[in-house]
Amino acid sequence: MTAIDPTLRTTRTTCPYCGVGCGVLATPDGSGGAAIAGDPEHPANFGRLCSKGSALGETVGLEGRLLYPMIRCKGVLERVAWSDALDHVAHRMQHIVARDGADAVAFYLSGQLLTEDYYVANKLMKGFVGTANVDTNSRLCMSSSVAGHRRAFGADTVPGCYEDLDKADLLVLVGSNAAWCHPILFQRMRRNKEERGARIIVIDPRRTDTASDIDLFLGVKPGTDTALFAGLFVHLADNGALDKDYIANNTSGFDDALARARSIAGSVTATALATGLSEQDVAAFFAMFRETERVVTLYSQGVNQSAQGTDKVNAILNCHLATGRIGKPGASPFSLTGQPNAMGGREVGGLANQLAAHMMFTPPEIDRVRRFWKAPRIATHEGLKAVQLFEAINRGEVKALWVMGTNPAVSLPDADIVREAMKKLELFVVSENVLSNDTVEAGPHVLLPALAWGEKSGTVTNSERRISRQRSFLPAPGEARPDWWILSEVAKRLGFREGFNYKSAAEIFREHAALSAFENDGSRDFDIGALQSVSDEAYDALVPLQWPAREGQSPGERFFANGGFFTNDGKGRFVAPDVPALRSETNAGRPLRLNTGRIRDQWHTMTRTGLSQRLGAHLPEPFVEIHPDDANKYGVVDDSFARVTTDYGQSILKVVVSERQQRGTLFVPIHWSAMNTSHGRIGALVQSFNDPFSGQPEAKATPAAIAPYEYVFRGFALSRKQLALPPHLWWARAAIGGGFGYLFADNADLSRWPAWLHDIGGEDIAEYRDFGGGVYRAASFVGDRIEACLFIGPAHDAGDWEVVKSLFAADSVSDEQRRMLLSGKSTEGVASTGPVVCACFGVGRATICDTIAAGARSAAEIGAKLKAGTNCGSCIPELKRLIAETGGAAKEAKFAGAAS
Ligand SMILES: Nc1nc2c(c(=O)[nH]1)N[C@H]1C(S)=C(S)[C@@H](COP(=O)(O)OP(=O)(O)OC[C@H]3O[C@@H](n4cnc5c(=O)[nH]c(N)nc54)[C@H](O)[C@@H]3O)O[C@H]1N2
Ligand SMILES: Nc1nc2c(c(=O)[nH]1)N[C@H]1C(S)=C(S)[C@@H](COP(=O)(O)OP(=O)(O)OC[C@H]3O[C@@H](n4cnc5c(=O)[nH]c(N)nc54)[C@H](O)[C@@H]3O)O[C@H]1N2
Ligand code: SF4
Ligand SMILES: [Mo]
Repeated sequence: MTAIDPTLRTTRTTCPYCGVGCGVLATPDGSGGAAIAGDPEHPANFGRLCSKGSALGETVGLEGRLLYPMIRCKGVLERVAWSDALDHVAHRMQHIVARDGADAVAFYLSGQLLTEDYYVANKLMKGFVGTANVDTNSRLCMSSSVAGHRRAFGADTVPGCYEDLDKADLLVLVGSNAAWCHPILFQRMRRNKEERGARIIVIDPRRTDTASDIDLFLGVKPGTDTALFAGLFVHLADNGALDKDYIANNTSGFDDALARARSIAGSVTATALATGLSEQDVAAFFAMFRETERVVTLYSQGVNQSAQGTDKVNAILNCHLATGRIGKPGASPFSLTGQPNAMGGREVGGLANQLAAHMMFTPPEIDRVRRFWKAPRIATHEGLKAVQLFEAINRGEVKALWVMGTNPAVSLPDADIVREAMKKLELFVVSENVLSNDTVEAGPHVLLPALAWGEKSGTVTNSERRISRQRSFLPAPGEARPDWWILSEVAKRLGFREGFNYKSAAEIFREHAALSAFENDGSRDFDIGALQSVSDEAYDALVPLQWPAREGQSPGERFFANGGFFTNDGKGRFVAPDVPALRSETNAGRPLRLNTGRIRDQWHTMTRTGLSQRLGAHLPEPFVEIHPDDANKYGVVDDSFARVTTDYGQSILKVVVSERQQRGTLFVPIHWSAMNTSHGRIGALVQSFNDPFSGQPEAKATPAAIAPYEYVFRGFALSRKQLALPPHLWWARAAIGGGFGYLFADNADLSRWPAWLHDIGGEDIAEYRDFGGGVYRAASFVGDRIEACLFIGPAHDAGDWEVVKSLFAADSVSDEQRRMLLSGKSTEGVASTGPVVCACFGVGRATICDTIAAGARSAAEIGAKLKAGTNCGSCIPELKRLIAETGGAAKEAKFAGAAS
């Protein structure tokens, strides 16, 4: 009998991307990869996965991983032993604290850390080093929701759960592109629509894929959500839709908040004027909300990431409190969390203005946490919030920074300043999975290799407060270690052995659970006391469970249906929001508003999704989306290039002209960094104005200008290895089948290319030169396989990226194909399926259009023939657009096309 390799068994774990928190079944393939499937038993996804989750197996390789600790010595990073790296960090921290005080050091953490890692980091700094300068990228993500919840509920509580999305009769999505960003939840909402007839309303300046095929789209002017919900509040009050008993028994502040709402938007007309919507649409929205008892309002970054994000949150919560539609099946406000452990970070107190376990910097709570931790030097006041923290670093006040699990050189606003600030640090430590990203390039003194998804083990909490295990199914590579271990080792060296002598993630989890229950008695929402004595075995086997999980009580699902708020008097608060205004004005030089956000198949700064060819195929280049009228006005043309400029920086991007974009606004995705594009790192252009309550930056409304940018040549290069391109090019890199693809545009003479191609090697080089005609094509071969190839031509005549990609992916090309390749003619016998529309099954636009031409008339019919759209469903809106447009130019669906 052959023994079964135990490492090849299927492991139940959780997806490391969005806050939906889908369960994943991972089966290692024995050679470093893994087969991935949805976990049918996980209550977040019941077996489904979106394109990003399905492609996880393509992202677990070790290429580009940071595998050993390194210390910078005379400017160069050198591999060192763990003990040296840890000693170095501890000694330098100790020295700086002794000299300048504890507030001179800071941690910048991430909602992608596991709860156990996060707990240890927070305990070390706030309890033992003695500073609350611990903030996290959740500041850029969830902090306005946290602040809004705290103002209204007295605690950071998400009242509802996912089941409400199945039970609601009306789903209102505000500032959320859930079709792309929370795909599995969005499919759940769509199923509710199809099966139960629930109606969907989307409120967003852009007509996103979330807004296709819905009941009402409200294309508000940026930043005007507070006016819309103030108007709704007034309407509910004036039309007999209030739940007067709920208001009287369970809330306070109603009259003031209503008076303020009246002054902001006292009528349908005033609301329409303030939001840029038609009176008809406003009235339709108000009526639908008024008449539907079971309504869930979901909100995300269009609400949170604004200079009045907290007020926007409270304007929404006011409407739910006023109608008593909170914490009831199918009726609740619902903040969609972004990162896999955004919620876990809030539980441990990862934000600089929270202490731990939903306790704050008030004297009784400080003392309680101090006693529980036996903390020698507990922080007694709030620390610096992300943007302030980096400002303090820039001023030289904070001298030591440890970045863990985030890439601030890309993702913070005004990112060039951030990069410069980090260079001033006396001690700059980065714990990472990857050997290079923009933050690593900013010059850390110490690099610490952390375990990545698939290797690390612990817990995460999703948007509905459900705690799930992430389990390891791959061996720890090189010398990578869990983040909690790295932190504990430094803590011990700082003299805190007693508090940090952890042996396992389970032990940390038990302590975290015990703190949540410590002197709680129902006074705090976050309580998982039922798990404080969980055995190692039970922790290993933990099934997904929602909090609260109070000791001796059955887990609760929802909050506040009958009041019971966490304020001093137990009442929920209506909050009077400020009159809505954006922090910065547009002007003649900056006439447009730059909105930034996400695309369907990439995750943040692409350190992981960027490795997947399937995910790289949908939108391979950084782009700016603009309305046709604005495109005319500013002279930019679809599929050409444009320069976008703000007061903070500039970038050059591919132009996508689209009716879906609101006039006066631009949209640029956040994913490209200096690692994968020359000019597309958009964080450098974003203003750093913050919400006054949450400190969350307004990432969606920077005044900007756009102008055409000309390139004489376009081209692309494909290679088995990563390439160093010649200088002064515009370029973007994408993972492709069998290697790396680079799309570029150039103004320099073609003569530099032949030597460059010869330098990158290959045995057998074939080329075609017509420099006069602006054309150069070349390919190098090893045997019959293409090793590298390069296509350059005048704009729109550089060769077909999709065709060449499929030849490149092949193990061998025939002589005929080789000739055709260099002739630049469309290569017969090579099927180009066109840009990928369905990433789950790799189905291209050309294939889909052929199927439509052959008679398919619905997304379901396309699915039956090609499988496209039948897994995560995120491409269904695009399939429907193609059906509507086929016969015409199918232009909208094209989005950022390739350089063909
Ligand atoms: N594919 C993918 N999914 C992801 C992520 C990813 O990187 N890629 N990241 C995850 C994370 S961390 C997060 S935080 C979530 C974010 O998820 P979302 O918040 O859904 O994503 P965004 O694209 O940032 O922004 C949402 C929408 O807000 C709109 N918006 C801008 N300004 C306003 C405004 O003033 N009012 C209103 N009502 N809307 C406005 C934008 O046009 C945009 O369509 O996604 C998570 N899921
Ligand atoms: N303009 C603009 N800016 C934005 C946004 C926007 O909409 N517009 N959105 C904001 C939001 S909501 C978010 S959440 C942020 C996201 O921005 P970031 O957090 O900066 O983006 P990521 O690419 O997810 O960075 C995570 C890094 O951590 C590493 N990593 C992953 N797992 C681990 C681990 O377990 N341990 C360690 N040590 N490292 C790990 C990855 O390799 C990667 O380098 O961007 C924010 N910035
Ligand atoms: S929706 Fe997609 S990215 Fe989000 S957790 Fe599920 S599989 Fe992962
Ligand atoms: Mo986020």
